[in-house]
Amino acid sequence: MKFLVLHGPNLNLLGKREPGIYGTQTLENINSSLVELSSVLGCELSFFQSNSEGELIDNIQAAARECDGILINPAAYTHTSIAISDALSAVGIPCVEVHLSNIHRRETFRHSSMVAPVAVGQICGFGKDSYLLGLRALFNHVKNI
Ligand code: CA2
Repeated sequence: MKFLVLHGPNLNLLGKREPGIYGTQTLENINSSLVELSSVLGCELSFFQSNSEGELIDNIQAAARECDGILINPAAYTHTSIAISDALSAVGIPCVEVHLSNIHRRETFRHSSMVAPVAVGQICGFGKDSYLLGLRALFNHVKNI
């Protein structure tokens, strides 16, 4: 099994700015914890981060040919991007949406997700663990399809 891990805009700044909101973990820390978990589960991962909506969509489309599922933190595009939602829906492979923060206890504009309706599920509020829980959930979901 192979999964694509997609990180949306500004997540490259993790651990370098605003540690009060998003913690001190860097994106590299998160990715290496995911790699550790993938070797326990017995699956393969590829990673991509972009600040550009189009590049995220290109990678979602490419994943349909190469991957069994997508673990995605669409960051601010969560709340705005019909294009990312359409791409996830079009490729037809399962996706799990994750967020470091609990988007439902933050500003009202963060409460809605364009991605949630096309995702298997959403995990938020657990920092790095949101990603690790999300990978476990995606792996189990795909295994049971
Ligand atoms: O909690 C999450 O994971 C979010 O997806 C993070 C997004 C935010 O727009 C979503 O509402 C919730 C923001 C990512 C920005 O990351 C930064 C990291 C360090 C410094 C500044 C921004």
